[in-house]
Amino acid sequence: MDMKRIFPKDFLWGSSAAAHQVEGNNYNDWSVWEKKNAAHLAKTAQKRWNDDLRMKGTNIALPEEAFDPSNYISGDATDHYNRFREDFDIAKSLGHNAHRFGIDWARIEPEEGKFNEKEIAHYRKVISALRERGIEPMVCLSHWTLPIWVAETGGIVSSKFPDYFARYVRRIVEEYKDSVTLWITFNEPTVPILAGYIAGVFPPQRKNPLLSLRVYKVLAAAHRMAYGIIHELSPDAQVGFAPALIYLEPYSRSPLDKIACNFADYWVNKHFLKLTGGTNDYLAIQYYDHLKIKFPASVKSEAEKVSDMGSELHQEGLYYWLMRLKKYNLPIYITENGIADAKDKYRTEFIKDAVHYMKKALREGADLRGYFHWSLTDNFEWNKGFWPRFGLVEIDYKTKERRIRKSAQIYKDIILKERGEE
Ligand code: IFM
Repeated sequence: MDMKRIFPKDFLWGSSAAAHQVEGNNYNDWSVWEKKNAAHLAKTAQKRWNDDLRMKGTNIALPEEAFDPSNYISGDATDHYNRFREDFDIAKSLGHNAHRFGIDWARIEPEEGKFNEKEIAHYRKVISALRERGIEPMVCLSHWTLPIWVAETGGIVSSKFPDYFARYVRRIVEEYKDSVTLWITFNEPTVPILAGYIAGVFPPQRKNPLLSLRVYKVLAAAHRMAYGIIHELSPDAQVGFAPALIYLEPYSRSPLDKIACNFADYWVNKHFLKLTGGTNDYLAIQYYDHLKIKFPASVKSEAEKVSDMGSELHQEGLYYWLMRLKKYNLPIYITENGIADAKDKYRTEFIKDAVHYMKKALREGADLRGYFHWSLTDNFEWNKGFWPRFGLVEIDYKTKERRIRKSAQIYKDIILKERGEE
């Protein structure tokens, strides 16, 4: 036995992506919203950026592209829809044995109850392409975007939503259950809740705390239904949701800072897990941010090293989350962890730190089964558009050329070493 091996032999090493952010030519509530709001997003870029940075406490300039309306339209994105084989060849060449991707519900069910067979066949090809390359697929069923008809009937606030979602999930699982074991119901459910219904910066841009409470319940009900359906059709499936977990700390020892911190921690990190208790086969971690809460709600950080989006480099948070979730006695996957870093200045250090803290947690008994770096390629970062560069692989958006970043090679070296294949 290799005494030095810390990662389990079948550990999943890979990357993550989402349909709307890479495929191109998606038609859903977001693509409509982008077209309507691109000019406004460009015009208000500086103000929105200042608000973001005020939260993060850093002081970095916004790049030129942020003032260009075309930055905010996902358009043909990275053209992954047509180039998925090329992208998976790259993932394979980088030593990945897993990939988490998303299905765009709007492609599958563009009209209520009418399923598009061509798109169902498309995602079958995507899954086969992964399997043919020895890459385990992890499928995310919903990553924020909705078919237009779902959005028009009230979207994630509607009491009809769980039934609509359940019908789509049933069809998908019937189709792909023979080649998929790992399922994510919802990606970061708190983000559309908080950004869509509290901050009002994501569609449908409603600032209504009462509605946001309702959305938690609706999405949790939809998750529970999906869990039941997936297990009915595929008893060995592994089902969970993928939360954005923030490492929150009080700014000072003041009781007010502590109360504010506990309040934020509850709504950001705990509530959805509580609502879905008993219907998760694994727990997921999507980790990007470490924030200090100063009452009433402002957030400060004094970090020196920050990403292009002002996020502090703080991979110790992975360890924090792995240890915090250990008590649930469920397998854990890190389904997203990444950095906006156009110059690839910090990504290597970021990945090495991730590995360091994963090892530490594994040694201390965390049942960690996989790490999916966000993201395989650069992609469309929602209301920030194309300028944030999260890819292990750089995209030239004019030519769609893929260029492997240095950090991706180092990630590969790490994977091979940890697998004992170097
Ligand atoms: O790009 C997003 C992704 O869609 C959800 N998690 C965070 C990523 C980086 O901001």
